[in-house]
Amino acid sequence: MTGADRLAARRAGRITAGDRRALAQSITLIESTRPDHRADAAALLDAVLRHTGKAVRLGVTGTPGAGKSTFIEELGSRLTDAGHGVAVLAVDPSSRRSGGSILGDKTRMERLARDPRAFIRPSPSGGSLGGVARRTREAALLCEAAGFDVIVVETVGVGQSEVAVADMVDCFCLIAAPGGGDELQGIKRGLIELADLIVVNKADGDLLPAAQRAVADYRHAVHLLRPKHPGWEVPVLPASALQGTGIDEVWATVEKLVAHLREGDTLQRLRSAQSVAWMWDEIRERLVESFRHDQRVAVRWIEAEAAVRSGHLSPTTAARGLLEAHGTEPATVPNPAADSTAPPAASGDTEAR
Ligand SMILES: Nc1nc2c(ncn2[C@@H]2O[C@H](COP(=O)(O)OP(=O)(O)OP(=O)(O)O)[C@@H](O)[C@H]2O)c(=O)[nH]1
Ligand SMILES: [Mg+2]
Repeated sequence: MTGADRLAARRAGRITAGDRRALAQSITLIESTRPDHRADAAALLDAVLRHTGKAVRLGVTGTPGAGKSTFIEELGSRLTDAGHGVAVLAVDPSSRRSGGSILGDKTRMERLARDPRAFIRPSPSGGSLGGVARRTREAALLCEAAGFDVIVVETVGVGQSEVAVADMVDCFCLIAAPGGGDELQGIKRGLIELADLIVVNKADGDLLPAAQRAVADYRHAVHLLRPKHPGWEVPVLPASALQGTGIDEVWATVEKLVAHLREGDTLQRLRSAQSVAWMWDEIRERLVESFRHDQRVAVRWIEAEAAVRSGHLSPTTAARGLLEAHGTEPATVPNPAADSTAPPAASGDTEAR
């Protein structure tokens, strides 16, 4: 066992013992981009892996202002009252730009933020969507290891982040708010296709009739879709996060879906497929990173970009030239015994990274 492994084992021990500080510090470690931190984070994740997988993983998305945070606060508080441990994470690649959502969510989830059975962690700021999503996935594993049995991942459904979140949860819940006139307005079809469950929030007061119409419209819309999971027609439920109505029904439906997925091992297969996709994500991300930090590439890419921009070089040829400089472009002639024969790369450097 190396020193790093021993450190990871100690950290993992504190996390699984329920040490909040250790959990928060470990998530910070995971969010760090320093190479030594990343190595420690990887060792830590390996060390906690066998303590993960027991939680219900719930994704929550919806257009801005639909009531996601209010809903999570209400649902989360009910769950902690019932003895669950609830961790709330966010994927918001724009958080560095807006800055608002981090502060906003902390204050909008005031009750949950003070709740000893809950743990709220805002989205890691900055970085690519892939990077933010990856760190959130890792944070979710740490939270599971820390004993939280419900993991909620919130994201705004306006970009690609909802796809990333749908790929890391068991149940993906779309929170919609009643609009004026066209009830499905503002919700992309793609978002509906990702959903396992749709909640029409704000079914209260003056908005109640519009909410009821929206429920009918969404039911009609999901009825026309090919089911994501065989035997599961996406339920559409009215709720009011503000008044606390319909929330228990939503949770009962989440549990029903998870039970449905557990039958015949669908849940296991879903999670396995997600893990494998995650591995490839990681590989893509690392390859691009090593590429971007490669001096041999750096000296050429500005020129290449200019040539592509002006139309003197095709993107394909330019990419190929840069990849060759990096040593990742498969040799012009496929060569399985790569290290015994030098490929005809311009730099002659084939060092694997
Ligand atoms: N009438 C009514 N208003 C609600 C309900 N839920 C949330 N709201 C209000 O809608 C507004 C937005 O709520 P949030 O929970 O912050 O919505 P969000 O989806 O998290 O918003 P972003 O994080 O900014 O995307 C707030 O003013 C809430 O008080 C509800 O059930 N009924
Ligand atoms: Mg919010």
